[in-house]
Amino acid sequence: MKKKTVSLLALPLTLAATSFAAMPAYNQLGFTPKSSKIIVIPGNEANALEVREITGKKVMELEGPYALEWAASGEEVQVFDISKIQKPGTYLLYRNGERLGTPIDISKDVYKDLGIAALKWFYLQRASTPITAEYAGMFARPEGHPDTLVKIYGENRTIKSPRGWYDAGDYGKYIVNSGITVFTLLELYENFPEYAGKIKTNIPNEFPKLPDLLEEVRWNLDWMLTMQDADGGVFHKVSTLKFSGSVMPELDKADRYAIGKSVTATLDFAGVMAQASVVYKKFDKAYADKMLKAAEKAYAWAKQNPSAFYTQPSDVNTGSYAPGNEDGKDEFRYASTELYRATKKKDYLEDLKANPFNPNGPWWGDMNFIAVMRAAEEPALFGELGNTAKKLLLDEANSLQNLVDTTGYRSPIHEWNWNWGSNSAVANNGMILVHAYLLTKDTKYLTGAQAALDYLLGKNPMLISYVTGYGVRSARNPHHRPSEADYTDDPVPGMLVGGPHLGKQDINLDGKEHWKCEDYASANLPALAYLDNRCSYATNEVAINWNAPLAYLANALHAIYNK
Ligand code: G3I
Ligand code: 9MR
Repeated sequence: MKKKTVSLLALPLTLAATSFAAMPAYNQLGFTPKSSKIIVIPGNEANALEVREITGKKVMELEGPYALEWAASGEEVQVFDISKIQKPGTYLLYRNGERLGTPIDISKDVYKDLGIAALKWFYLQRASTPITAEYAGMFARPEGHPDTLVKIYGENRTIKSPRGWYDAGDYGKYIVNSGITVFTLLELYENFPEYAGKIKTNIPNEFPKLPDLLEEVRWNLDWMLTMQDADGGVFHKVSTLKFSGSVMPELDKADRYAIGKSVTATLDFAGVMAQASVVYKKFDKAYADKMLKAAEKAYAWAKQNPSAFYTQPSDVNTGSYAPGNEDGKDEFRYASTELYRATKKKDYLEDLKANPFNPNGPWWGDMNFIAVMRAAEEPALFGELGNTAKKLLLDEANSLQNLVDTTGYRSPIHEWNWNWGSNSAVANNGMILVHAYLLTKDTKYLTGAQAALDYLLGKNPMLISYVTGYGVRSARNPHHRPSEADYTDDPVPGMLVGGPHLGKQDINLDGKEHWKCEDYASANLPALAYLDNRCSYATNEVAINWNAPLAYLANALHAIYNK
């Protein structure tokens, strides 16, 4: 790391260089007055950075700092901390007399609309109901997939399996991915009941006693309940045998199947239903009791079928949500933790003690950290396991905070996060940092959580907001059938796209229809391997388990900074 100084001899080059001054990367929505405010500028100039009010009045000047390398993008970058500016207003950046970037909004509600939109998207993803203009404006659409005649794959019977959310850019409904998603949305409610219990998302009010957030989650819980078979086992997914073309939901008429009864789906179901029974009890005890009963029945089935892992039938190509190397232990830890919390029955605690959680995850394929969050929040209930969980959580939070404090883009991103859905890993890391703040009230963790949201909203080497419709330059072409096929130029708003990684699973699969995805084939660094094109389902799709931690993070930071 070195600091270059500019000699007078180099001045002409420098002047030439400033006409192509590097674009600054920062949260394109702006900042709340008391939050940390980080500006990242690629390069290594000595020139100072000025911050001026929109009136032109200079309020801050920062010398060009030492540059840092960021291996994920191969860049040298300089980091400017303008957090001391707390007066609400609109600000501009200047360097060497030239304005950089776009105006910066500092105000208390900068994330409020985003938080609402990230939650509202779940309504727009509903199966089995018309989405009306009263609630969805130009994103209204007819009902898709009533799912009242779903065939049980491999058997000669059918079930009714209506409601639920489309998983992502496709029209499948998947129990495993519903698990972490519903946990995250209910965790937002549990961690911030005052704020999250009052958010208005303008959705149908089928259950007047329920806050909008819980009304929306119930749409998926109701579907999940239809997926439990009489023996307590839970089907893995509902989908067509093959992914549909790029059509609107109502035009996807192929038969729908409930495919595979799996131990992972059954345990994720058990954990979600146990947590939901606690959350909904005060609103609808009968519904809560029904969910708890289903949870215990599912757990019992799983204990009887611990190796019933999902295998994709050869004539099915929709999502599998089966990483292949699974042992089910993390799902058992998650389910036993939530069931013990909901029932206080010692058997569940004994199971957890015999199979204690580790700090892996959280992602749909590893639920360990979901169990850690639950137990860390309930030390009185989980005793020594609760203390262990709190230590695991704070150890991970400190590791993430160190990345924020010491790496180029000041973001909580582990090397191993650069996978399919990398943006959701960043959002989940932000959620862990919020949990660390809630447990300790140490505001350093808030700067870490803020850093995660900043990355998703523009503080990244792609200089893009990865959330459709939010930011001065945001993802426009997600792999999302309703956005592709609806004749509306704008994508459905409030969706977090998957984000960069080097897997490139969407390139050269068949040498034909993926030709557009070749555009990012040459990207050889993880933070740069992203393509804002519908062909790129590996980097530019959307998914319910990605939007949930975005919704958690945006609403949590809004709630905390507006207490
Ligand atoms: O966890 C391993 C990691 O240990 C390893 O180092 C890395 C590199 O090989 O792979 C990691 O596993 C990856 C896994 O995602 C977790 O990130 C797999 O390679 C990768 O193929 C897998 O991708 C999943 C993808 O479906 C393909 O199966 C995504 O997580 C998952 O979000 C995505 O989900 C799809 C649904 O199937 C269908 N609906 C759309 C949805 C979003 O694209
Ligand atoms: O649209 C599908 C997306 O939801 C999945 O995440 C992705 C990977 O399983 O597959 C997409 O479907 C593509 C299929 O895999 C290959 N033919 C083109 C399909 C649409 O892009």
